[in-house]
Amino acid sequence: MPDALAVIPRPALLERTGEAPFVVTRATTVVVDERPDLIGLAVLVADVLGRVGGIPVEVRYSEAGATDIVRLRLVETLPPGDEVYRVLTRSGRIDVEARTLAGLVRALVTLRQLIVVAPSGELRVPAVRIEDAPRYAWRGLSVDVARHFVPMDDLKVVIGLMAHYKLNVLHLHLTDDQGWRLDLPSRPLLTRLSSATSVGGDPGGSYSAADFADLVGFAAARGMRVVPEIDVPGHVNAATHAYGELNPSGEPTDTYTGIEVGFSRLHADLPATHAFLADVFADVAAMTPGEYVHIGGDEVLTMAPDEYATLVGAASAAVRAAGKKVVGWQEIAHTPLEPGTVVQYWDAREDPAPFAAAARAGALFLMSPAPKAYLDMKYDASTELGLEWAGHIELRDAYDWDPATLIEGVAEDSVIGVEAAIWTETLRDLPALAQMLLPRLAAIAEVAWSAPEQRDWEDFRTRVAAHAPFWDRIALPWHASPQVDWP
Ligand code: TNX
Repeated sequence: MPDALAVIPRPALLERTGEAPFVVTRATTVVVDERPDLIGLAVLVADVLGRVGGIPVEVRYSEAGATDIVRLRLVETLPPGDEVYRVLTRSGRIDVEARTLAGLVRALVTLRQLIVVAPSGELRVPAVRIEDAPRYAWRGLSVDVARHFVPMDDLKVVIGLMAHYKLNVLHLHLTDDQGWRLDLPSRPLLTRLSSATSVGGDPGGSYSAADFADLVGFAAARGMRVVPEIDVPGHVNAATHAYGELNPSGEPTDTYTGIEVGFSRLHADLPATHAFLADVFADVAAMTPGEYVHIGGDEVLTMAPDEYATLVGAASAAVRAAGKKVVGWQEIAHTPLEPGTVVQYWDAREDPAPFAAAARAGALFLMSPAPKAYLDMKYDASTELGLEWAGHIELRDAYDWDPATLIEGVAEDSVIGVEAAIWTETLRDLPALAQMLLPRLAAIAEVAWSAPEQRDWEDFRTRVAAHAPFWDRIALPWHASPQVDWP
């Protein structure tokens, strides 16, 4: 029986050539041109290949004298697109081509997923030809590090998982009522006074500027951008606890460790509010090499529409003044938006008409429909962790939907991409996150990457089964969905 080609997300073209497989041996050498960024990637490739087999894999800058070669090359002869890549594997040689480093990273994870451990223990890569490119440019995961803090090392494991499924945007929900997780030079009290808490009295934490830079670099090495979210004008109790001047009374609010939403707010008529927004977004933008900063904007249940619009406008202006583009949760579509603003759709219960109008006015849509993409929802009634306000999400629910036809009146060319979200009210540690992400993250990744004609549930459920050994290998728990015949 031939080895299964269990690549997720499914590539645009993947075919066997009928030749003999590539075998990873002690002679295997990764060859790249001598450029700092390529060397870094080559080391990553060598590390990944070597770790699977427990053998050292070398990196060289020349093919001379090498035999089992993995050749990584940047070329300009591919179809356009940063993440386009091509792979050809056969006995003795693997050729990987892309236009950019990000493209080479996508090829690397495809290679990793193709490795089969033979009964003899030998590591084989079947002989195949692959030509691949993503459907959407924005394929993300939003991680709520505010309700429960996610320490650096755990977040890096999550980034690794995301990269394994070709996701390219890490969206960090850095602030909420329960905690402020990013140290900002202009407002030191935010983390000093408001980072020790998490939901339910669990320990908190925060990222220093150096931590954040480390995360940005770790993500960048995997072809991934970081989009930081500072949630305003609601979900702000951590801020109003640290800075009493943000409240009409001038007094700080109490810390909050419950899981209600919608009660906290900024005030448009306080001068301190505007100074706060300007400072905070300037700091965050300065720490962010990526194009986008997320202003939140969700679930402000205690504010008149005009005050909400004023505050969304002020936050957006601060982001733009710092040279970044604005992302916000779907509620911001009820305010005037600059063309190019990204609206993150989540609440499928809302009337679609205002979204269609926003799209016509030039807004772009990032699709995170809660009943499909909120990976903090329970799988079924027996799931221990998670919430269920948007329903239960089994693997097939996360897989079977099309971003292009999701919102009536929002056309395909207004859709910038797809993002899963994981809120952490009930998720206290890495195993809890993994249990909710796996296997559903793989399903969302395929929704975001693979063309509609490549997608097929029966085919996906077969491929995803082959990923369980990988999750076991990295010692992460996962949900054994009854919809899949696991090995
Ligand atoms: C809704 S989605 C929220 C979050 C909660 C989440 C729980 C969104 C923009 N807001 O504040 O954590 O539901 O599933």
